Amino acid sequence: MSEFFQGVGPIPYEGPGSDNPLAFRWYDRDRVVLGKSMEEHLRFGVCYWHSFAWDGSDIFGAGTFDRPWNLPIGDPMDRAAAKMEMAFEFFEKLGAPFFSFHDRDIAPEGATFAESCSNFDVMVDKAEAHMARTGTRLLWGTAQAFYQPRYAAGAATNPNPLVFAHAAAQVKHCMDATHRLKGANYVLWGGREGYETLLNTDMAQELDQLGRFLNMVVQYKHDIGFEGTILLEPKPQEPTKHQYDYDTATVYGFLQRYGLENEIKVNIEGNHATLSGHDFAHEIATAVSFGIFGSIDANRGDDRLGWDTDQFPNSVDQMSFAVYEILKGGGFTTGGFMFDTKLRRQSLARDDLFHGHIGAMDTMARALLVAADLIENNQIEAFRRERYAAWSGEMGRDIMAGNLSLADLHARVLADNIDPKPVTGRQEMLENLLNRAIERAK
Ligand code: XLS
Ligand code: NI
Ligand code: NI
Repeated sequence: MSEFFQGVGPIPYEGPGSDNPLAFRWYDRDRVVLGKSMEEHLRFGVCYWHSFAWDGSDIFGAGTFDRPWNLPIGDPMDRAAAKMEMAFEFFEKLGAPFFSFHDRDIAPEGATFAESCSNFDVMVDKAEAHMARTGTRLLWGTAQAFYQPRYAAGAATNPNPLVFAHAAAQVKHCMDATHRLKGANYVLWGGREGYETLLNTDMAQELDQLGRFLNMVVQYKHDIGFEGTILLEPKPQEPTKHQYDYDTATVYGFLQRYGLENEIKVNIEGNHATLSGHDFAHEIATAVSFGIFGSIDANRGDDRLGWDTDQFPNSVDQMSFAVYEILKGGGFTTGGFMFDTKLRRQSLARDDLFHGHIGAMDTMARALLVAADLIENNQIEAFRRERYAAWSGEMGRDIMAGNLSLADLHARVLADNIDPKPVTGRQEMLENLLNRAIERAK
């Protein structure tokens, strides 16, 4: 096997004093934080698509990256095999425990569905061997049901049931592979499950189709005994104007309506959260509150660009409180931090992929230290608890137990002349506490 990332890796941990750009300064995989190693807390994953399948092209320009397997020269299956060798060389050198793929990232689409399936099966065999050799595990698999022109009007939400059938067949095949590779989760991101204009859209019909599709997925998961988690990935728009999985709260309402709230959780992407008008931590807290927190696509957007720029997270300030919400919710079970991130088009040297991931892993590791500090020193949680303490008092308990009606409260407020005074919410003081934890983290 020839080495692609020559002279780079394995990436060592050298600590915060190191100036070596190809070393970790904060991600020390065996370091124990709140009783678990950093590796177990963070469960980092590398995505196959942006890192290896994408050539750096955008809608205005051709590919810029040095990814020889993406040039249309030679047998597509040989190119897929070369791409996979380089991908596993990268996972192993970086020291990320997980990766994720779309079916079409690892194997080329064939002339027929049967040929696509057999191409994919050949590559899944190879992936299994690479995984055994390197110890890299699968965080999740997913079917790419949005790229092909057949899915332009949606996959599960397509007006044509034959397209629904095709998507179902593709997802079944990809679930089988994910099961075989012992994936920890299976993801569905509804890139085309939405609409451009109501002039041609029967929304109620499309939502029922999506509900049916996901019930079939859950049924199949149980039929084959797949023990991973089924995850939906919310996103408000892009590529469609109105996407049905807008945000976590919308997804929860949808899951309840179709009886799936105990079967499916969410894969929250940092920049999808901000595109939906929410803080990243808000989406996590929403999922934790509803009991549907699953996994994270760890990336960020750009404050001045309103689309999915998929940049590497690089701000400890932005990530710390999100990690705090995850830890408070109990941390990851089957999920992890998957880098659904891409390099900028001009970052075209081979080792740029390392710089992107190293910075992101160090950022998340440092955010973990901040979050652990906030949990250990407990000031924020103590303040929150105190703020709601009166709900454990008599009136609070009676209200929540349903023992008091509007009329009862009307009578009580009149009789006792209840006139509560507002109290400080201490936002700035709490923001300072967060900043202090960021200063302390080492
Ligand atoms: C696109 C999504 C996509 C999913 C996987 O915006 O983030 O990359 O994570 O299909
Ligand atoms: Ni994503
Ligand atoms: Ni995205």
